[in-house]
Amino acid sequence: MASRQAPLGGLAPRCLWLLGAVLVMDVSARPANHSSARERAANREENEMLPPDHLNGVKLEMDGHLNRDFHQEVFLGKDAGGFEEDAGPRRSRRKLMLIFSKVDLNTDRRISAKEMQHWIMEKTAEHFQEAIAESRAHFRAVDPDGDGHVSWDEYKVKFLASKGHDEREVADKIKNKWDLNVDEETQEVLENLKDRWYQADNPPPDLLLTESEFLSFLHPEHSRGMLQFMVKEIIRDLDQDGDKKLSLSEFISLPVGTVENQQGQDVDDGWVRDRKREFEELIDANHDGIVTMAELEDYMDPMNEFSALNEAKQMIAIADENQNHFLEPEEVLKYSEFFTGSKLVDYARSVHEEF
Ligand SMILES: [Ca+2]
Ligand SMILES: [Ca+2]
Ligand SMILES: [Ca+2]
Ligand SMILES: [Ca+2]
Repeated sequence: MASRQAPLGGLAPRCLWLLGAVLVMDVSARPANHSSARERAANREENEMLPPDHLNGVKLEMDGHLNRDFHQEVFLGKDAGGFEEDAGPRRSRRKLMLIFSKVDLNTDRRISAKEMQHWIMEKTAEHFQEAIAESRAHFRAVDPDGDGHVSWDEYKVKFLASKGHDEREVADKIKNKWDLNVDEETQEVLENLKDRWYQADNPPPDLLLTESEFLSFLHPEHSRGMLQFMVKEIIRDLDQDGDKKLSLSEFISLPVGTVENQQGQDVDDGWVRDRKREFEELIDANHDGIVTMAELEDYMDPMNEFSALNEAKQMIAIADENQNHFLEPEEVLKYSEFFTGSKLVDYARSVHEEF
């Protein structure tokens, strides 16, 4: 839990290694780095002033962890709910088959890589629309006078208030340029936020953000300049030899964990295997064993069609039991956990009656 709930998130990358050491993360902390969608929703309120660590439909989280829900996010879009184990397997199966028929554009009852790519792009656009709506609501909260601009100081007040500081007191201190008296950790978060605020602020750099600049502050994934900024931060976190590129060993060495028992060893093995596969098959596009900033940027860019096609192929390969490079309804149902996050039992029996 430590990593997810630490207020630092991906925002204080410089101290990431230090943080790892301080927390002395046991292996059980590792899977918790990937909180479920439900846990995230619960944390939402508390963190609403903070740019999220997790971005729907983006491959890596801000702290460099793999987005384990990525395939579900780009397959289900904003309809990600409704596939919980208790939702009723019959209804879930029907829902899944309804999605299948929408992905299958030419209605030949199989999903091609092109069809899946097209679907991924559509769902990604849906996530972006959601981000815009969410950012608009947050913007109204940080711009109470409604003049369409938020200053860094206004944001800072709201952010510190969300961390339990007294809003009026903080506002007074900032106005009078008094010392804010925040702890070291919060200070570090503030510095990182300010870097990001500068980055989101289009020239002239007046530190006032408009609604659209605020959107790229919260959601860097759809702004070219911010996407590059995010990629740089992730590389800075992981790059150990300072060449501004990532080797495989640099990519899989996050976070530092200790192995205490066999179960922990298995978790570690799975962790390393997943990151290794992602590095070799998807991120390192020219397969030279090195991930450059440009490669990581393409991989992280949710609107990159080439990456979407690669994802589509990978998603098909996972469930393509008869190896014909298409997904049939039976295959999607059988691998429902991969596509929806839930096992939908009795897939074989139901496939004909429900499709
Ligand atoms: Ca088709
Ligand atoms: Ca390096
Ligand atoms: Ca490469
Ligand atoms: Ca197939």
